[in-house]
Amino acid sequence: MTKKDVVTKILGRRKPELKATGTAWAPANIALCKYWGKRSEDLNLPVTPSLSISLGPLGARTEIAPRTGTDVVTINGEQWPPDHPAARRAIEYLDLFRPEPGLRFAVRTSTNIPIGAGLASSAAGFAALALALDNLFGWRLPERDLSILARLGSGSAARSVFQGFVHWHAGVTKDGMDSYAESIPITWPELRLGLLVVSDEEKALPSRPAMRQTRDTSTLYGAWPSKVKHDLGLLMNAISYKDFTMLGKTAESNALAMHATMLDSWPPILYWVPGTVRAMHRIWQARAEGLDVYFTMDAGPNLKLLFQAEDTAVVKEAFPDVQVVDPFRFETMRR
Ligand code: 2P0
Repeated sequence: MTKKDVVTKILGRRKPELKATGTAWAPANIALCKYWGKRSEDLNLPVTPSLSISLGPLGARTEIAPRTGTDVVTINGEQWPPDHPAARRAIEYLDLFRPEPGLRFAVRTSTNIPIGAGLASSAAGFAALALALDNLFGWRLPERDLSILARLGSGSAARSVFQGFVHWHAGVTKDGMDSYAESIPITWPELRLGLLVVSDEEKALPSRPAMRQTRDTSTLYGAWPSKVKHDLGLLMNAISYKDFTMLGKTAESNALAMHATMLDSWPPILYWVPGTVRAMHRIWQARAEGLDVYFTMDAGPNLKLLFQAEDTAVVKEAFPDVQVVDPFRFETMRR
């Protein structure tokens, strides 16, 4: 089963009605229960389910237009050379959707995701690209199929097709038609995220090989699926009952467990820098002093804080560099 087979399955006999341009917007997302490890590398099928919260107004807007000649990929006004790894990834993705081999695309993406904050721009980028293609070709695919198409670009993009809380089902089938994300229709307007950048240096090891290394060498990784099952249950309850402490504790513990599996890999993987550990201690100290603040982290050194709107001023005082995001203040997604 290849990506192309999956695309053929989804598009079926749909006749493309090519428009002059397709546009779309997709938010970035932060996992509260992480995706770490694949059961299929080619189709980006995860070993476990995951759960995220979108970053509301932060994400990617993409415009795509057909052209002849070559594909042109422009990000934030800068045209990427076709051999740039990220441009190559986008062009390989576009290869899946050409109705005839000579049809090329001009893709223009602008993001408002803070550079260096360790927010996977591939998630918002590939979700916006999948949605923009749907718009360009007039497919009007159901959200479930759009999530699957976005996943073929990047796993976490499956979740960026939606705003708010999102649950990505791992699925069990070989073709991954049961591995899609869906929205959890609960809003939590008091919830706040804080982006805390401790280092904006490019990471040495991208998450793709890091996931592979963890799966292949970590004994602790054997316990990861049961940890995810446990945490997903707690997070679902926390969201249903708006139990912030349960949400924060579970997200923090889940992120630390993911990093524990990386540390248990060989060669060991450690994304933390001294500033990461200092920030962790500051958060634990603030909590010991009564502030309800938690953190989560991805495959990088930066932290993402979780707190409630009423504590915004105190959090800003304790962490002056924090960038506060209101995840439920988003514009309606335009297709
Ligand atoms: C997540 N991360 O759940 C986890 C937590 C990083 C740490 O999804 O290979 O860029 O494109 O499927 O989606 C980053 O991995 O990887 C990621 P691919 P992706 O957010």
